[in-house]
Amino acid sequence: MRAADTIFALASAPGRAGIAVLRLSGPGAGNALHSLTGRIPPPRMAQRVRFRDPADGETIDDGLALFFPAPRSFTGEEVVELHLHGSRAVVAAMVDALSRLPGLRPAEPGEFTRRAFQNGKLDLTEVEGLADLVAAETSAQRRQALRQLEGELGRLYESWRARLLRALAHVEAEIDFPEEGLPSEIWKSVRDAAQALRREVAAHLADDRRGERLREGVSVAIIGPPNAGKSSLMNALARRDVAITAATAGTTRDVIEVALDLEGYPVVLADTAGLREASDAIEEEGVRRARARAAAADFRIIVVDATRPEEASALGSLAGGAALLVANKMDLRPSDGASWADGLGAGPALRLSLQTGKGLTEVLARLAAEMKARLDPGGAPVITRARHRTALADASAALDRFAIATMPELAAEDLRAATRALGRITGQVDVEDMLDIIFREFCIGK
Ligand SMILES: Nc1nc2c(ncn2[C@@H]2O[C@H](COP(=O)(O)OP(=O)(O)OP(=O)(O)O)[C@@H](O)[C@H]2O)c(=O)[nH]1
Ligand SMILES: [Mg+2]
Repeated sequence: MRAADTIFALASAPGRAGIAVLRLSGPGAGNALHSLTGRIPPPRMAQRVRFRDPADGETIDDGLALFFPAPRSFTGEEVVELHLHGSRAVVAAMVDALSRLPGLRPAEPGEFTRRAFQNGKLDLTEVEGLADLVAAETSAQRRQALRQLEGELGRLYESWRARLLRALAHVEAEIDFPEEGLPSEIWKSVRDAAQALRREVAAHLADDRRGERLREGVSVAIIGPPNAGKSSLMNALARRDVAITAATAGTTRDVIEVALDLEGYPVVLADTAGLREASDAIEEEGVRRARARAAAADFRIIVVDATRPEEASALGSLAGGAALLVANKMDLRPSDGASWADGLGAGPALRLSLQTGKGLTEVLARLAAEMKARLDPGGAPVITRARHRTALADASAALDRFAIATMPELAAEDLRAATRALGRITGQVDVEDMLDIIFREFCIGK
């Protein structure tokens, strides 16, 4: 039995650090701690200990130990945490000592979390929330991951599943005792319940992929005519010299990407080649890539040179609704009263000078507001993975079939399919089909 193994792994990042944390889980965790320190601290209380190699008694380190008796631990098994000084040598000596203890072996990637799932400590959505929290790079990502880890999404799907199970029980009663017949008002209430759920699932699915986008980052492309200041804007937003800027038109020839944290929202910003009739094959390819990126992006910042407003009109088709228009080089324009930006479909232009910095705060604020509008989950739980979306679409399709089913057996089958689809999201059913895939993808710590 695999679960009888006691596993151990470094829980903190490898390499030099103030402290390194090694974690043990399994029936032999407490014994291992005793072999190393000669004692077991009171449950869940950190205690200062001297770690000695059980083979020869040599001191490995002086640190802290915590003991979590089963089942009140992360994995639900007996868990031990060793807090050591974070050097490669200390960690290596401890790993070596642990490997020599009987019944202990290094954990496979994701194995602690897998045990937590198998022991009912986390459902699959919480496992994913944990993986996202460990990977979170911006505050909005952290908040979304924490909500999922705390079970917000899992509770929603489980409550839906419970409603379907109740409906199914009514329908199954009809199949089991056909002679009694199911009163028509019960049929009606089952149908109504399924329809109500069908509408809730549809509303949940129509979320514009905000949860998934928040995990992945919104793709924003800076586009516009050559020499307008696109690369200068990229550098200003990234607060470092990512792209070359020069007075020569056609300086940028490739797509340059940088990941940004925009007031907590993750953005992948792309600088592109200036759009014009290219003068050589390389620039032509650059322009092709710029157009492709503009089309694929979730949002566009169109930068136009305020002294050459006529160039703006040629860009209209690229704005595609989700765009911010910026009139740069306002320092060169004697009067800024013109409404030259209208008609592009991107609303009035924001006036900017990257030379003086005037207007940059406004551009940043507008951009952050646009990202918030696209990503902020609001109060409701949001879908964060394609896996959830697929299962919800399956549930929804099964409910559609249920609505037109004529025989109780078929109706029950449709309800069962919808229930299974929801159960797959939290890991209640069909777990064996998915576990390996999920834990390979969401393994923590390695
Ligand atoms: N006066 C003035 N010059 C600016 C401003 N912003 C950028 N520039 C200058 O305009 C020139 C072009 O800037 P870039 O940022 O390279 O322009 P680009 O749009 O990336 O140009 P391409 O890559 O060639 O398409 C550079 O010499 C910048 O220093 C501004 O607000 N005012
Ligand atoms: Mg450029």
